Amino acid sequence: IGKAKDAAAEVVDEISSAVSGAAPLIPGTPGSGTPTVAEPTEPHDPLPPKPAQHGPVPHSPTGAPSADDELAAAQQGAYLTTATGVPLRETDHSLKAGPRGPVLLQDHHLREKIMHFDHERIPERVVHARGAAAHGVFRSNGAATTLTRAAFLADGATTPVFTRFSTVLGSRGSADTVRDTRGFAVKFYTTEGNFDLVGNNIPVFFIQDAIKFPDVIHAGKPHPDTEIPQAQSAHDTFWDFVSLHTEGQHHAIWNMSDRGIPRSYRMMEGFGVHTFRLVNAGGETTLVKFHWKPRLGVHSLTWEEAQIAAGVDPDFHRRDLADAIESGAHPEWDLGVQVFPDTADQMFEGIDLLDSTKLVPEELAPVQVIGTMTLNANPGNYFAETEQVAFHAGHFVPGIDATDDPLFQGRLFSYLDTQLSRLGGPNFNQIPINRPHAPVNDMLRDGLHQDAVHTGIAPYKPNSLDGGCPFLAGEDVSAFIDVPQPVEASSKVREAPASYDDHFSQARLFYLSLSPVEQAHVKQSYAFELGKCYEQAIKERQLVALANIDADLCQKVADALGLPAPEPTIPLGDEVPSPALSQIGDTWPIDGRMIGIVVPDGVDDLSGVREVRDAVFAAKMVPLVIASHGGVLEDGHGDPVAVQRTWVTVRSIELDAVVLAGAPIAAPDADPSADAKAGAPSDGVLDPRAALLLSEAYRHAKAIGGWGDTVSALETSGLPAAPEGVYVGDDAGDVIAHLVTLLGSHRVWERFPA
Ligand code: HDD
Repeated sequence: IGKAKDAAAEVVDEISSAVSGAAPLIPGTPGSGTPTVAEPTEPHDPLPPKPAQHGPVPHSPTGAPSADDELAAAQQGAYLTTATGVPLRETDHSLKAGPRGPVLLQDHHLREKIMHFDHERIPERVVHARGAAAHGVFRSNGAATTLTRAAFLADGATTPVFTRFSTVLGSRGSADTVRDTRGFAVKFYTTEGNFDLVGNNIPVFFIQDAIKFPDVIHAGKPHPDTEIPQAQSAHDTFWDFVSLHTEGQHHAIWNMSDRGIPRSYRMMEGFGVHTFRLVNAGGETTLVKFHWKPRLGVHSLTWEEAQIAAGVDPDFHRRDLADAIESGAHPEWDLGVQVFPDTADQMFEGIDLLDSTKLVPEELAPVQVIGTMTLNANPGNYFAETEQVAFHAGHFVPGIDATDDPLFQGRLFSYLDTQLSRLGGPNFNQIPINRPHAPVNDMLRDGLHQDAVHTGIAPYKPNSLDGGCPFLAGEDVSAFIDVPQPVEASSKVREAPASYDDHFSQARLFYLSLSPVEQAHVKQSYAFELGKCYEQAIKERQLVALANIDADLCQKVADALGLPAPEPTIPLGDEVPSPALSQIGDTWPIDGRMIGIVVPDGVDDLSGVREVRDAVFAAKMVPLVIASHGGVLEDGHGDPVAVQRTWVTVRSIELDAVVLAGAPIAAPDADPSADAKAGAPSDGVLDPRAALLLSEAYRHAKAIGGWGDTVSALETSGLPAAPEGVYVGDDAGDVIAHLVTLLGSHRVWERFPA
């Protein structure tokens, strides 16, 4: 290897100089027709896998040798081989009868390569197809030990997790920032088996009974004739369904609020939605709802930002998550529970705990923190982990059980079932990302994609031939016990209880709990979505639903649609607002925020830029230096300043704040007269790309700062004089201090007309 390394190093040098243009390209192989760059032909040490990117340690269900090491080394060994390990010396040309002759059927390498490629895709998830995931750890604080005997919730227990975030409606390649519900699914690899908490970023659901799931999804997905629109609810079939099936109105208004367009997966709440039953060591039960609270606060994009991002950076959320984790800004969420007594009627303060279209306001049942999740490693391979992870709402561990919520009961069937077509058979729990960390001794056998080499001859119970193994867990082992919950004696019926009839009071509660700015966004969203519908009857019917939520909301949307506002069909209630449902009014940590530092041509002293960049780092944020060209900026006084974005690659939507470094930003064709360097733009014309950046940042209520001659750029950018949240300071440190304060509130809310 040592010798080979030297040889390889020489080749690498050769390539570098060829690529840099110092040496001409060497001619290609005879007959290939095209010149090629020399490739290393000798092995050298493969790149080691990044230690932080290892998945959870997989455990073989049978105790058969684990393939971990080989899996980690895949594609990193010295020589290219076939799938069966035969070394290859050529992979660029098929085996032909002469250089220009026909390809021979005998070419086993060609056939294997193409065959495998042809089958690389698996069916995407029927919902939540678009997603991003990360590894992490969950640390319990022990607060739930009185409620549940689940080992991973014992005091101080730490449990590996894999968390996948997703949109619901779009296909696997759709944009991240569309208006939609976001999935928030966490797999806990506990010592007692896997527990999956398969939730969303919205605490309620569209339907009360799982039998309606195909209906709501068919309505939300693109139209069957044209397959339009992708990843949108702004179309006739969706609003047709929710205006007819009004139990969906509560979830729909959450979608129309800023919750439907999160700023980042790191800044979303997560909800288990259903009520779960916890069982403690003494067999006592409690009802709970699970909540994930992001340490960074709950923040959203503006609708225009979301729309621009869908084109400029469709990977906006997945990039944000991966970059944050890669840079060490590990996102964290507290896991909390709202706790309710397990009464016979399973109601709390008049709210049916088995109705997934209802939430329980935090003011009535506070969220009590029981642990914290930190996401600290990106997947090493998207397909193997993020795509193949199989969540199942019925993956429980001892101490956590289902309730009779009919939405949940249907999920218990669907999640197992869907993996059969998605992952190709019943053995999907043997895929490394799905393998439990607890020992597996099941009696499930054979089937497609069976990786285990089971030993023993008696995969049945009872048996005497395998010594009776495996045994059933006794008293001393914390086995899963189905809670002997009494059921209501009744007749078999296809109907909902009367408590499911109220479809509007909580939609109204949500709307009334929002600040005026957030309410304005809700009105604009309905105006947009219904404005995209063609059928007049659907718009009119949805306006009636809005009238049943709030008169002003209905009136404003009707005005936007050019339709009369209808009267409500039910009396509106005196709902007490729940301040916890609003996203603004507090301050939050600013870790991982993106700060654009605009350095115009003509800045001959970069000390302020260096100071801002370092201050941004020190505040745990990410500085992006923006200049007219890539590479580095130099002033001869200190280290070169690396440029991360140019006017060609930057767009305001990836920035949380913009800082202008002390000089005018003149238009590219402006007269380069002496006074351009001296201070004012030579002809008062701002570079249009800078003007766009500033006007978007301003319109999206982002903090803007600058020092020195920045003021002239701001003056010529068309921003109003002395606008809110635009700070021009004496020096760089002063500016950053102000921006940090402004960013704590996420946006300069005063800029939005209420
Ligand atoms: Fe579901 C995936 C969340 C109701 C059927 N669901 C899926 C995912 C999330 C949720 C986050 C993606 C998991 C991943 O990242 O792989 N689903 C929910 C929530 C619901 C809900 C919070 C209600 C409170 N789901 C629901 C119902 C049904 C399904 C009522 C069917 C009756 N869901 C599925 C599914 C999916 C799925 C078809 C598609 C891919 C998968 O399961 O593995 O089985």
